[in-house]
Amino acid sequence: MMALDKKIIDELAIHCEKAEVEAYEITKITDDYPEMTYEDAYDIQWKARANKEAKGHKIVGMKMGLTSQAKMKQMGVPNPCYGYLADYFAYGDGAEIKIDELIHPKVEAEIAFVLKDDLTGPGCHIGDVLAATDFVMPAVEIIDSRYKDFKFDLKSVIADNSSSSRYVTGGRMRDIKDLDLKTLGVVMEINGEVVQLGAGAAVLGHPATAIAMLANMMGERGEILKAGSYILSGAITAAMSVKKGDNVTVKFQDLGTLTMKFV
Ligand code: 0L1
Ligand code: MG
Repeated sequence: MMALDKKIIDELAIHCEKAEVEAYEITKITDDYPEMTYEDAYDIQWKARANKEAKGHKIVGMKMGLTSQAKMKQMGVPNPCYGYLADYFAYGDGAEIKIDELIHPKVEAEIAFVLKDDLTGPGCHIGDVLAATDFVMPAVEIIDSRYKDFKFDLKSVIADNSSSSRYVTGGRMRDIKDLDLKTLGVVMEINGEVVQLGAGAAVLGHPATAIAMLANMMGERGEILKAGSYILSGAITAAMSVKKGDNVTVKFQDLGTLTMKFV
């Protein structure tokens, strides 16, 4: 398949990033560029990331998305994907998240990893991830696909930074040696009602597997997952839509509780 011109990649990077910053819907870009390849899609994402850095934003970490079999099936996509996290995506426990800055946000419970050593793919495995992890902490990712009605295909999602928009983190930092991330349980409540339950194994069998996959996917582009990176490993629960006024509480076994309000 013919790759897209560099000029089109640059235009699509601006198109997707503007929709994110200004919170408006767009149609999936493969409708207009059916010849787009996966490499083009990541070229668009990396160009949008460079544009954000040129505007003075810091990239603080990465996320893995679509890491559960259930979610890949639900969205009709064949593989997980990744995105970057910019400084202004981050919120602390108890945050008020302004819903007017977003399009149609959904919340997901995740485990975040902070690395003490670089991870370099290809060939990165779960043992490398466990050895390179400084600590883990709980997170709630707020995804907000810029595509109308969350209607997309995997290439369009990748170009749209894998729906990254906000995340809330805090709770307890823990040494990975003290936890069984596979069985670590999570309970999500919205306005006091339990809406989702899950365990870490929902993420590719073990959340650290997702981090190894991320290092290997980045390695295909010659990129390194750097020490100090904050990484969302993928959703343990299904994504739940939220609206103005909703209070979200997520209880993580061994890692504490995160709360946030959508205002
Ligand atoms: O974090 C995620 O798993 C979401 C990835 C992008 C797909 C979506 O918007 O549902
Ligand atoms: Mg996610």
